[in-house]
Amino acid sequence: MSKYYFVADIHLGLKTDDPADRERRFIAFLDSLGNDTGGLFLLGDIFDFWYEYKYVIPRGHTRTLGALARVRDRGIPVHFFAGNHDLWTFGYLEQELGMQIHRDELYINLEGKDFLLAHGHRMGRHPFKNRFLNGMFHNKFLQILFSCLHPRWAFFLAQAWSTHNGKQRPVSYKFRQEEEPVYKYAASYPCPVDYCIVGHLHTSVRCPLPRGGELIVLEDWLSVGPAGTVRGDIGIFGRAEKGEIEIIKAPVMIHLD
Ligand SMILES: [Mn+2]
Repeated sequence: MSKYYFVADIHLGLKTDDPADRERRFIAFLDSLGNDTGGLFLLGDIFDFWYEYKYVIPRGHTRTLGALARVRDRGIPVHFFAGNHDLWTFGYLEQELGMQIHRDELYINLEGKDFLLAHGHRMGRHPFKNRFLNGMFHNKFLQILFSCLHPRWAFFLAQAWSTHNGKQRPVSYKFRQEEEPVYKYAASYPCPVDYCIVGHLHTSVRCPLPRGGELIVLEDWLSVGPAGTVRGDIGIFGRAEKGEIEIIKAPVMIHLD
């Protein structure tokens, strides 16, 4: 049986805690994937801000892109889900790195189990602000306007937006169980779901769904927790008991075989 890996919210490039360490941990993870890896699912906000221009991509992330290229060159499928921080990819990640880009949720059967995968920011959310912002972010005309800005200013604005977001985010998010939009969405999904896996909430959750199956929210990799505990969930399917998902913490894996 192949193994499948799920991660979310690494927010590479965000200047909090130790950004270089975060990148190193992510690369160590990518380099540790075994030859029996059936797929790597990057469930959104891998980059804190990603914006491609027609002929140019942003500086930085060199080692990450190289490590992702190595994964692809070994023939491992990589699925990149556009999060609310890194949805502005217009061909580079597909053409240069051969990743499969998903802008919406993905419903997929892996080794006999039904998976519903997404970043999660658009699942079951109706507040005006969220729809408005997402509408703006996905709007082609506004994207063209934004790409006309000099990158010096475009990236300055993006960084200001990200910092503002970070300040608004609670230190640890309290999952609201049945009240959570992503829970409601997964619970009423029209197809059978064995596992719904998302990120976005920056917390670690495993929660049974009313019709069977499980909702898994992956913790972000943003900071190292108190007293040496570490943050950063990696979901692994195919390593534990047949058909079960195991969650491990990012930096402790050296050999995932
Ligand atoms: Mn997010």
